Amino acid sequence: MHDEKILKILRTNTDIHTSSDELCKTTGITRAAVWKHIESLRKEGYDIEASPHLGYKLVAIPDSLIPSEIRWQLKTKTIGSAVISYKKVDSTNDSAYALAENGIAEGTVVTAEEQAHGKGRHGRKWESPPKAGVYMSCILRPAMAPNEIPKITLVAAVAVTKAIRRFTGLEAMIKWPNDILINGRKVCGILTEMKAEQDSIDFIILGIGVNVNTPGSCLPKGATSLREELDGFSKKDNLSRIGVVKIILESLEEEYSRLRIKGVKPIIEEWRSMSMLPGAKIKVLLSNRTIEGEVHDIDSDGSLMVRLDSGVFEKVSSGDVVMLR
Ligand code: BT5
Repeated sequence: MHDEKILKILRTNTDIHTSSDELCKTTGITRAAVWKHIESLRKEGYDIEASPHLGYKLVAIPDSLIPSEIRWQLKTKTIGSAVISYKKVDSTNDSAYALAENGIAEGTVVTAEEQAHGKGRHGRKWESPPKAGVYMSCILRPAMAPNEIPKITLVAAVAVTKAIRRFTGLEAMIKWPNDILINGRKVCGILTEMKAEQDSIDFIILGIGVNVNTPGSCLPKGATSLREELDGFSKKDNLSRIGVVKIILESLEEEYSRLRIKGVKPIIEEWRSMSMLPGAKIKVLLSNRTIEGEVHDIDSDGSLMVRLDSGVFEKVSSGDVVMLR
């Protein structure tokens, strides 16, 4: 708690030193105790300058996904109202699921620096090298029927695409249902899982993986990272992963409340404008067969409408899309 208090004072005075006396007065602890807290902050990676006469000055914050850094000036009410950060977990979706089963509040976010068994859909793997990407899961408790879950995937895809565009200026695009691509390469994947009764959702775990500073050599073929795509961005400098997390949480809150207030229609309109698919020739790999055709549209429940080569329309609610040209 004192760490946070001290940090707050230093953060609001980054252009000047704050004297030990001032820190003692505001926190109500001794000089020696202040020094101990400064040391513990330094261990977390904060660069704090100490001058015997002037006091302390915050020079740089670490790019670790520390809850207090994520929550600092975060402009949301619900999403990110609590943040739990781990160094390494099997999967943030699994950690969040366990917390949600114990009743943790909507909006709680779980992040990790690294995942040992990051999950994609259908038992696939999500490469999650340490400190390179953002791996996070958000607990949602929407008043919805279980068959409405694709709406949440749409909300997430729109929110994250907007966030990536705002953060980098790059033209991120959505590939149905859950991929975000830049220049045709996958930079983000979304995994939506849920626990539900027959006609109501208990909770949803919205898992989001973004390759932020991940070198191409750590990624599978066809994948990329924000840093790789930012032309002219020095390869020595990393993008702020905390910045990426914050902008995604803020965007997610905007779109999630828009869904609640205005329904799915405006989300779908925006989804269309950011989607790579309308009119595209595609192949869809379904669980037991493959279909080929042209993308017609997206339905109000989030399904993909495909016009088959035979002229018949088919509605697809889950599958993998391969672009044919
Ligand atoms: C996804 O699955 O794209 C969903 C990925 C969700 C990851 C997040 S990270 C936080 C949370 N915790 C988790 O355990 N998961 C979520 P899918 O559409 O099935 O795509 C998986 C495929 O993408 C793999 O089979 C690879 O071909 C490719 N892939 C694996 N790692 C990748 C990466 N880091 N970047 C881009 N593509 C990757």
